[in-house]
Amino acid sequence: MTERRTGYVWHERYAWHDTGTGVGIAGSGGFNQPHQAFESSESKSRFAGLVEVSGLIDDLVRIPAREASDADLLRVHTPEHVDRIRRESADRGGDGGDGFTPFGRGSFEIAKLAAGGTMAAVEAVVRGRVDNAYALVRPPGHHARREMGMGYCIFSNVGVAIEYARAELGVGRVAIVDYDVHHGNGAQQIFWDDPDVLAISIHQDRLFPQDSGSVEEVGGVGAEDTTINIPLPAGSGNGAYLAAIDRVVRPAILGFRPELILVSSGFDPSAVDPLGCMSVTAGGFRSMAARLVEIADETCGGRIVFSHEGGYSPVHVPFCGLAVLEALSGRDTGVEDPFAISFDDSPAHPLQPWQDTVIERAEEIAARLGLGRAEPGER
Ligand code: 3YP
Ligand code: ZN
Repeated sequence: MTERRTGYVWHERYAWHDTGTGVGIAGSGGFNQPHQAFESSESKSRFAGLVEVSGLIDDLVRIPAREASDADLLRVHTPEHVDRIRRESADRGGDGGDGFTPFGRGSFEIAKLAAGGTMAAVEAVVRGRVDNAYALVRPPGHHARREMGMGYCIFSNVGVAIEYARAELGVGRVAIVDYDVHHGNGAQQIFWDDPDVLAISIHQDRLFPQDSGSVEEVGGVGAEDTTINIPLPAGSGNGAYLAAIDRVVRPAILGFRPELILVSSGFDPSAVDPLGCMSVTAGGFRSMAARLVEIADETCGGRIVFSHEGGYSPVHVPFCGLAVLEALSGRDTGVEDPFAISFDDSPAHPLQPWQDTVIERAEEIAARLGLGRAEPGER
C-alpha cells in the first residue's frame, strides 16, 4: 500500500457539545432511568485517543479546525435556522429542530467548528497540502436540512464544505458517499436539484428517517440519477457493503467524474452499534475506505475527504476509525480490533440474495450516470 499524506482534524471542543440525558430513546418517556444521549462525545474522544496512543498521529498531518462563518453556513442553511441556533445556544441551549437533537449552551460555536473542520480538511486536500483527509468532527451533519437540524445534526458539515469548495476553491462536480447506517437525507435534500453533486447513501432500509432513502428517490428535474440510495436490509455485513461499493459507488463515480469526493463516515453499521442492525467489522470499514481511495485515484487525483458522522459503540468505533485512517494513510499501526475474533468469520458477511436485489436496482441508476454528462455549468 502506498503511503500518503493524510490530514486529520480533531478539536477538544468537539467533546464539549452537550447533548444531556433527557431525549428520545435515552429519555425513554419518563419510564426509564435517564441515560446519556446516544450521541455523546464518548465514541469520538476514544477514537481520537486511539489515534494518539497507536502512534498514528505522528504519521498524519494535523489540520487546525476553524469555525465556519455565517456566510459559509448561509450557502446551505436558511437565516432563520442559523439565527435560532445562535440564539438558543447563547441562552440555555435548545434543540436542532426535530426534538431529538438537544444541545447545550455554546453548541452554536461547536457546530460551526464541525462544519469549519470539514471545510479546513477540504481546503487542505484541494490546495494539495495533503493527499486526503479525515475530519473527526462533532456534532454530525448528514441529517441536517437547509431549514432545520435533525437526527443529532445541527448543520450540514459536508454540505457547507462542498458549497465552500465550489464558491472559493474552484471545484466543480463533487460526489458524496455516505456509509453511515442511517439515510443521508440532509445531503439528499440540499443537493436534490443539483446535477453537479452526486449524493450516494448506503444505509439500513427504513431505519432513520423512517420513510426516506428508497431506491426510487433519484433526484429532481434536471438532476435525475444524481441521488442514489442503496437501502440494504437489516443484517447486512461486509459482503453487501463491498458489493455496493464495487457495483454501484464505483461505476457511478467513474461515470460522474467528480473533482472531489466527500465521505459521510458513520461507524454505526458496526456489528455492535446500539442504533443499527448491520454487521460491518473494522476490516469491512478498512476495505471500504481502501476502495474509496482507489476510486478517488481513478477519477480525481486521489482527492477524498472523510467527515465523521454517527457511530455509538464507545469500544468499537475507535478501532473502525483507526482502520479507515490506516487505509487513507497507507500505514499499519499493528493495533488489532479486539472484536475481530468474534466478528470476522460471521455468516453475516457473504452477500445474500435479498441484499443483491437492492444492489441490482441501484446498479441500474449508476449505469445511466456515465451517459452524456455535461461539464459543470453547461446544461
Ligand atoms: C436519530 C434519532 C433516532 C435515530 C438517530 C440516528 C442518528 C444517526 O446516527 N444518524 O446518522
Ligand atoms: Zn447514523
